[in-house]
Amino acid sequence: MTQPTVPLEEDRLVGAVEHDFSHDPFPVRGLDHVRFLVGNARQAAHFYATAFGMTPVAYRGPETGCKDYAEHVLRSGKAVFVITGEVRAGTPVGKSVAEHGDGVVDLALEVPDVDAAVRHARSKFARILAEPHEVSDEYGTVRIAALATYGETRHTLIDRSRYHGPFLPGFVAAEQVYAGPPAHHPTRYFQAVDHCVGNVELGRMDEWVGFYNRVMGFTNLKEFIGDDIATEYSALMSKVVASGDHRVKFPLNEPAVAKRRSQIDEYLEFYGGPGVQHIALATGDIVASVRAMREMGVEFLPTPDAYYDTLGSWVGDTRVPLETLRELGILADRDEDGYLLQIFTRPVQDRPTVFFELIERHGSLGFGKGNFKALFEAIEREQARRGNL
Ligand code: TYF
Ligand code: FE
Repeated sequence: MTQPTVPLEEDRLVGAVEHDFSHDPFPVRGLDHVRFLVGNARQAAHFYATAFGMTPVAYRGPETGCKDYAEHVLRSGKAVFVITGEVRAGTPVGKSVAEHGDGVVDLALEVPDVDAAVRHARSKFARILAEPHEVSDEYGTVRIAALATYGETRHTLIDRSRYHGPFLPGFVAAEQVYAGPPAHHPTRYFQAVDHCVGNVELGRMDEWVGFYNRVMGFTNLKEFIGDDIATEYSALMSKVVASGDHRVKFPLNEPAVAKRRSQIDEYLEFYGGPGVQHIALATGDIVASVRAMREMGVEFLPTPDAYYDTLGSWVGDTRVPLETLRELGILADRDEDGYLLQIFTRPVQDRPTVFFELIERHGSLGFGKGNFKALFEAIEREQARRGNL
C-alpha cells in the first residue's frame, strides 16, 4: 500500500512524503480529529465557526440521546475539531475543565487496522485506555480504541473504512444555521492540521519521543531546539516525531533552565500539567487567512518591525511581498528544501495555554527554526504582559 503519486492538495500543504506502509508497525492514515473539552461547547463552536471559518458538520447532545454532553463537530478541509462540553454537573468533562480549563484532550488518529495497532502498542507497553470495540448506527460501523499519551491527553484510534455518516455513530448532521464566512473571505481559512505540539515536564521530552518511536513507529525529524537555542533565548527544548508519510507530526517541548522563566513552565502551571500547546493549521494562502481571521477578531502575536529589516537578506523572495509580511506580522523561514510562512495566535482562552499557528509550506518540511529567536521573544513579551516572566 503506497501513496498515490498525485497527492491531494491538502497532503501537499502539510508536506506529506512517499512511504511504504507495508513495513510500518503502526500504519497511520492521518489525524482524524482534534477534541477540545470546554466549559461551554455551544459558544466555543460558534467561535470556531465564525472566527476560524469552520463549517459545523455534526452534533450530538441531549436532543439526540447523549444525556451528559454536547459535542459540536466542525470541519475546514481535512481538519476536524470536536468541541465537547458537559450539559449537567458532575461529569468527568466538567472535572477536566475545572482543572485544566478549555484544552485539547484527544489527538485522534485514523488507522487502517485498530487491532493490529493496539497489539503493537501493547507489546511496547503503552497504556491502553479503551480496548478495540465496535460502534454502529444506521450509517455503518467504526472500530475504535484509545491509547494514553502525555498528561491526560489520549490518542483515539479509529478505523472508519466501513462508515459513511456525518462523523461517528450517534452523531447527527449539524443543522446549517450558520451563514459561513463573509463573501469577501476565502471559503476556508485552512485546509488541514499540519502539526500538534505537546508540552511535557522538565527532563521528560526524550521519554515521550521514545514513546512515539517505540509505540507508533514514528521517526524523528531533523529539526530540533537543543541546548544552544534554549539557553540563549528560549528556555525550551523541542524534538519532532512524525508518522511514516509525515501527515501526522508531533513536536514535543520541555522547559529548559535558562535566564528567563520558560514559556513551557508557564503552560504547565496554568494548564495543570502536560498537554497540547498549539495546533498548526495548513493554509494555501496565509495572507487571505490572516486578513480574514483578523477581521473576525482573532489576535495574532505582533512581530517587531526590525525582524523585517533583515528578513529579505536571508529568506530571499517568497510568494508574498516583504511589505505584506510586515503589515500582517507573518514570519518566514527557508531551509534546503524550500520556505515556509507562519504566524501564531495569542492563546484562545483566558489561561495562557492553547494557541494556534497558521503555516503555508513551499517545500520546507521544517517548523520555522530561523524564526525561533523572533518568535520566542514575542512569546516572552506576552508572558511579561501577563506578569509570568
Ligand atoms: O511547532 C513548532 O516547533 C514551531 C515552533 O513553544 C514553536 O511552531 C516551538 C515551540 C513553541 C512555539 C513554537
Ligand atoms: Fe508549530
